Amino acid sequence: MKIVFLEVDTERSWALASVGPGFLGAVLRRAGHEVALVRAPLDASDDEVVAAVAAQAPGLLGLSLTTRQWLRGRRLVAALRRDPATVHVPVIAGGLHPTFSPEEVLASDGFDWVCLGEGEGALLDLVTALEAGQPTDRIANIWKRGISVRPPTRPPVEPLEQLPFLARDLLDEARGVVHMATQRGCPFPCTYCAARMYNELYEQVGGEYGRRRPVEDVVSELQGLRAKGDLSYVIFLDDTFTIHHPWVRRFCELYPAQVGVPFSLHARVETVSEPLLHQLRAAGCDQVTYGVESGSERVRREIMKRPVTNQRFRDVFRWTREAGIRLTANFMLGLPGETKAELQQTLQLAEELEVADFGYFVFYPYPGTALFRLCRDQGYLPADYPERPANHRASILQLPGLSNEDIAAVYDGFTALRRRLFRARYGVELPEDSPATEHVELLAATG
Ligand code: B12
Ligand code: SF4
Repeated sequence: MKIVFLEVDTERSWALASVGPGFLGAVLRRAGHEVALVRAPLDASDDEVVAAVAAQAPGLLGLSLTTRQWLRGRRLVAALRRDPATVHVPVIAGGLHPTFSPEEVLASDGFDWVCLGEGEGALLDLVTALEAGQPTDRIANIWKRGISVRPPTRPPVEPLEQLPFLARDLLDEARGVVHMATQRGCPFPCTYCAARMYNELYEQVGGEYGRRRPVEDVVSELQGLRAKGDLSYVIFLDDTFTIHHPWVRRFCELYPAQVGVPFSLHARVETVSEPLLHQLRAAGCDQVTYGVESGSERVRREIMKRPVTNQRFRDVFRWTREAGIRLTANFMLGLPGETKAELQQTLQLAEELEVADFGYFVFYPYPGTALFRLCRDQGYLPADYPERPANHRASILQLPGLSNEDIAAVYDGFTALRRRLFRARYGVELPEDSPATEHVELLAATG
């Protein structure tokens, strides 16, 4: 069968398409199916997207959706259903938003199934059933429209190295810069995090979501890319690369000789040590992104479930700099329960930490997360929130004690700080309305 993934761009086109289809496409191809990607760039009209999908003549259309992609994805699927060329194309959606808001997706025009959680085995089973003309209402992880009970959850893929390497043509990567996912799941309990919710989903069925590929498997994928002459930089997408030190040390032994190009990663300050940072640097680590989130220890401890001190950030940032690694940090503004003074502390800490670049995000409550439930139960969500676009520039919440103007003032303070930083450090004049950089792409501007 021919399976086409539709990549829904929002706000701007990312240098990387959704990663999920890269894994799924590789599994489908291994089983003999044909797979293609259609990208819906921002400037494409609904009709143009429909025509591009129709031209591929898919047997099945798949959408990978974050919450931000949901509203445009919904509109495009409704448009596909109205056009005679695509009206009969079956549609499945997977990813974060369908996993944690499946009823909303299935209630929308044109979605035949949603995939809950990991999709490799589930999508292959669906495609096999469709080809054989068999029913599709009893496939684990696949929830069919019109069926009232949730499907059973299949155990997570284990071991991960049984999966084929990513189908990179589906990621739409810039040449030479490759993205790698070596782990799934994160053991930390951050209340605002959507990625973390997969762990909870699988805990409910007694499965362990946290897994990692062996270092050898990761290195062998990269060696293959290097051999093809397609490798200049590696971006590790893992939520917390530095989580298991024996793994990281083994990586630092193998990577320089066998891969040897610079790389970047995400870490938590709780999971690094000074010697480990030096080892990473010696292995080629060029940049680390840390989540700081708040300047207030109380907000981190009580609201975010991240009991880490400000001193730890000062120490780890100093070690990182001394090791010769560029560092960037992410901050979050406007959480429920945060005060105006605490918001101000976040800006102060950002200023004090003097990072090479930073991202700053107005808090958005993602479905499935603990803070989403809190906002819903406390009445902080506006009644029409499902129809409002998910973004990180302005708060959608109605918070007691913290107005949207308070949040906007600190957001503007971050924009001004970043402009000052770029002017002083890089001699670059950022436009006044330059948006915050986003997590995976931090530092792109500074090369
Ligand atoms: C790489 C990445 C990106 C990349 C690619 C996006 C992507 N979806 O892959 C880019 C740079 C584009 C990106 C951008 C953004 N991202 Co981002 N990103 C990530 C990150 C770090 C890794 C994703 C990854 O590698 N996943 C690995 C694969 C294996 O997992 P998966 O995507 O869930 O896919 C599996 C299943 O979900 C399922 N599946 C997925 N798609 C489909 C489709 C079908 C048809 C089926 C059947 C199954 C299926 O099968 C897959 C394999 O098992 C995640 C954190 C995380 N751990 O997920 C954040 C994350 C997805 N991003 C997030 C956000 C908020 C953003 C941004 C808004 C930027 C920002 N402010 O942070 C933008 C918006 C994206 C957009 N396009 O509009 C949130 C999403 C929250 C939510 N509920 O929407 C996450 C979870 C971070 C977080 N902790 O909150 N991001
Ligand atoms: S450490 Fe990062 S990925 Fe893990 S739960 Fe916290 S925010 Fe999410």
